[in-house]
Formats: sequence, C-alpha cells, structure tokens
Amino acid sequence: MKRLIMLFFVTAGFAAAAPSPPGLIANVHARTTVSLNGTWHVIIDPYETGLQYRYYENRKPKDKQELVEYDFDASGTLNVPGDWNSQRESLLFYEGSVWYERSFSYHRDELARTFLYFGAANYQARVYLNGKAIGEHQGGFTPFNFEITNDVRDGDNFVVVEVNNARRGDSVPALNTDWWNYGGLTRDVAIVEVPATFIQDYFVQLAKGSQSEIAGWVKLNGATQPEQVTIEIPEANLAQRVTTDRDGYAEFKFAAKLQLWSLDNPKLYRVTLSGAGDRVEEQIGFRTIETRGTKILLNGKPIFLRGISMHEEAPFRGGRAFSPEDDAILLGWARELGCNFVRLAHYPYNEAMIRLADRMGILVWEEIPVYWDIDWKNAATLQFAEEQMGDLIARDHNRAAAIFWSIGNETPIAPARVEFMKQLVGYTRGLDSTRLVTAALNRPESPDANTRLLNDPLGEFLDVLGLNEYVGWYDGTIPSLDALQWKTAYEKPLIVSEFGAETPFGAHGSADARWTEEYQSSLYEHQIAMLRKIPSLAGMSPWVLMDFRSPRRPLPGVQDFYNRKGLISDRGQRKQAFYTLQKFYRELAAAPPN
Ligand code: GCB
Repeated sequence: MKRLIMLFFVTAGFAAAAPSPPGLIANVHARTTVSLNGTWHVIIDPYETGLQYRYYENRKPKDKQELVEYDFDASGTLNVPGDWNSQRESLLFYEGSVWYERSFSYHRDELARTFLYFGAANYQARVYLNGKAIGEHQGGFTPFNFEITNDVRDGDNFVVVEVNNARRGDSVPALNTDWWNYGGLTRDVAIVEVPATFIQDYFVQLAKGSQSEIAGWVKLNGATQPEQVTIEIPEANLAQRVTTDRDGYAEFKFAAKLQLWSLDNPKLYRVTLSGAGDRVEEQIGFRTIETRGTKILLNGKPIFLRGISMHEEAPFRGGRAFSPEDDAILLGWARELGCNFVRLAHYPYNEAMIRLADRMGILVWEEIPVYWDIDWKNAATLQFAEEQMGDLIARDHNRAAAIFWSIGNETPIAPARVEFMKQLVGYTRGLDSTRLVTAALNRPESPDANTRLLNDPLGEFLDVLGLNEYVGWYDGTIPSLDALQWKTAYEKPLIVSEFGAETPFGAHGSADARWTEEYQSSLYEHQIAMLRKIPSLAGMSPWVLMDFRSPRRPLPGVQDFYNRKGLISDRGQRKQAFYTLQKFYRELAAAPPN
C-alpha cells in the first residue's frame, strides 16, 4: 500500500520535496497581467481520487475504448475568486478536495518571463499547467506565484488546481476555529508578465525612528550582474540610485523631506523603481509608529486606537469577501462607527483591503491564523506559521496603514507555546523592524475577585499587548464589570482587542436577558466604563463589526451557524450597540484621552 501511495505522488510530480513558491512578486497588480478570474470547471473530490486518476491531465477518451472516469467540461462550474461553500448549497459544510480547471489561450511574448499568481487558496493548493506539476502551496490567506515561462504554450493551455481545505492538526490554523472554513480559490488568479530581470520586491519606508530619512532595499530577480536601480519620488524631488550585488540586492538610506501619512491626511506619494530593464510604480505613505512606555506614537504623537475587530466576510451576499466593493462596505462601516483602526482578525485579508485602508487613513492590525491551540512542538507547524507571516509581510510591508503584525490569538500559556511564539516574534522582527509586534492574549490571573492581572510570559516579547476579555458574556455578569480593575505585568501599551456579546438583529428584551440587543448594548456601556479606568489602555477593537458564519454556533432561531456578536448583522442592519460604541468614539474623537 505504501508503495502505491508513493507511486501516486511520483506520478503526480509532487514527491516529498514539491517545489515551494519562490519569492512573491510585489505589487502584482501594477504589472502586466492576464486575469484568470471567471468561471472554472470543478470536480468535487471527497476521497481524493483525482491524484490517482490524474485529473490534472484534463483528459478526454481518445477512442470509445479508453476509460476516463472524469470530465471537467461536463462537471459543474464555480466562480473564481470565490469560496465554494457560499456558491453551492451542497458545499456549505464541505471540507476536502475540489479540482479546478480552466482553459485559456495565451500569446507568448518571447522576452517576458511568465508567472502564475494566486491571491489565496484555502488551504492547500497543487497547481498543474498543461498536465505538469508546477508547484504546491500551503496556507489559506496569503498569495503565491510560480514561474511558468518554460511551460506556458503559445496558444491553448489549461491550468488545473487541486484545492484542499481539510483541517489538520499540524497546520495553521489547526483543527478548531470560530469561523467558517471557506475553501477554494478565494482571491484573484492571474498570469503575470515581467522582463527577464525584474524588480521582485522592495521596501521603501522611513528609517525606524526617523521622520526625515528613507531606508530600505530592492531585490531583483534574474540578475546576472550588478545592476543600477533608481528609486524616485518625483513630488518630493527625490531620486536615489543604487547598485545591486551579485544576488540582485541593494540597500539604501537617504534624506527625504516628506509630508507624513496621517489619519487626517493619508498622503500617498507616487514612488517608482526602475533599472535592469524593468520599472514598477507604487503609492506609498510615510509615517512612523513606535511605543513609549504605555503609549503608541504615530509620527511621534500619542494616539488612541478607536478600533473594531472584523472578519473577511462579505456583507449581504455572504462568503469570503474579496472584491473592492466588499472592502469599501466593511471599511466604510468602520469609518461610520468612528474608527481610526481595524483589527483584521484572524488571518491575512485581501491585499486591496490594506491598500484601501492606506487611502482612507485607517490603521490596521494584521494577523496570521495562529489561533487557539496548535501543534506547538512541531517544527513543520512553526515553519507554516513563519511562511504565512513572511508572505504577509512581503505583500504589505510598504503599507503605511499596517502598523501591527499579530503573531496569534488566544494561545494557551505553556512552555512549548512560549518558545514557538518567541521564535515567531524574532522571525517577524527580522523581516520588518519598523512595525510593532503584538498578539491577542486572554489568560489573565485573578489575584482577587475584582482584579485581573495580565501576566502572560509572552507579553515580555511583544511591543504591544492585545487582550481579549469576555467579562459579561463568557465570564461573569455585566454588573461584575463595574468593580473590575485591570493590571498588566508589563509597562507596555494595552489594546483590548476583543470583548462582546451576541444578539440577532431585532431581538429585544430587558438589558439582563441574553441574546437581546439591549443586553449587548448594556455590555458595551459597562465595558466602556471599565476600560476608561485602565491607565495603559492605548486602544480597543471590540468583537465584532459584522455577524459572521461559524460552525460552532448552532443555536436555532438565534445563531443558525452565525456568530451574532456583530454590531451590524450580515444583512447590514445596525444593532443598538453600534450606536453605543459610535457615541463613545465620537466623544473620544472630540477629546482624545492622550
Ligand atoms: C474569541 C475569539 C474569536 C471568537 C470570539 C467569540 O475570543 O478570538 O475568534 O469568535 O471569541 O465570539 O467567542
């Protein structure tokens, strides 16, 4: 049996060392692309028969004798981007493998190098072009690309992708989450064309702690000799030339007089990088973010983060959000609520969302799905987490809006977990030392009935402490909030990254009756009164902007597989608590606490 399995893998071209994705191409949408979005044929494959029967060959029987037990063309279709769960009733709870196929005709430009780009595929993707294995990727929320220069044909081509969202104990996230495990090609798919030597990635940001100096690097792909690259910001009269090393890499640092990106004026500069026969253009904002004691400083000034936690779920139509329209509604609601900050829980969102936050002047907490309990002792699991953080940072490291890299949510206090998270902090800082590292913690001690002490050992390694607390919902009563005092063991800024209560929109009753809008609103009032008393509080992001689907929430007539802690229903109806928080945020905006 073992031999047989090995055989399948070898046939499929994915032996143990399947090619992992090469470095991401930054700012893909500024490149020449051919979109592969649209209708794809799909075969649902709960038993993973596709590998054995080689669905990736997309065969037709050559005569009336040949046995071919699948047919993409006669199977159904799904839209890409889009999860499968919300597109077909029968797939709502489906977890497993789905094979996607799309044919396309392509005109080969002999000078160009060609890549196949995926905005995200949840969770594991195996990619084939014209029957050949091209690459494999794990992690449901980060982009990846594979070079297909030598495999794409002039004329007809077909791409087949097996996407598998089966939960696994060693993956990130692991087996248990409080969100829907939307599977599929959930974000854009495109062919990307670049020159033989191209600017693969670059970091153009203010030097850490400086408002007048740009520091960064540029990385070429395909360079065979040192090359000159020029970084220009025409509006600021800046042009800096650097020479890359043998690996196509160069660092730079130069003085710059810039108008800073801020919440009131989210100024973005047109930045161009050119050299080695390539040119790429960007919109980049420049700001500093740091901490001093228990304060968070934006451009050197203390700021209080009026936030809301979110899920990347589409308003009105449901399913995983992916479009500019979805992003605009969600961030528009946050703005209406009075937010200057959003926590994009619990995984990386689509890139356009962060770019929109950049343009709107909304600060962003980005997170990877190290969620609850995962396989802390497994080196492969740490690698999966690092890959997701690495890809997230590679994608968003030029976004002014992104200020926090969150390494996880509500992880248990245990030595193996602290060790794992410590490594992840180091890895994250090694990739980007200009942003703040945080995590949502949730295991305070109770030295006495009215005191909670956040002393999680992980706190020592973070720049900013996130705290999820559900006093008044999972923990104690609403009145118990009034006498409660919060302390932390670290002289660091604290963000209460979650609190909340659940109610369907339109459910009314007394303020002490669960599952009513009155209860939720009352909880917000008492929470706000309690939070006002925490001296180190630097911000908050209650749970959650909009109701979202969760397989853990079955209560009929109330939840119906939705987590109803939204301030807004999935149909866009604002609950009472929306206005309670909005009132507080208006007061804060008028008279900031710092
Ligand atoms: C939490 C989790 C979040 C859940 C939320 C809840 O602490 O971080 O993912 O959805 O509580 O509603 O229980």
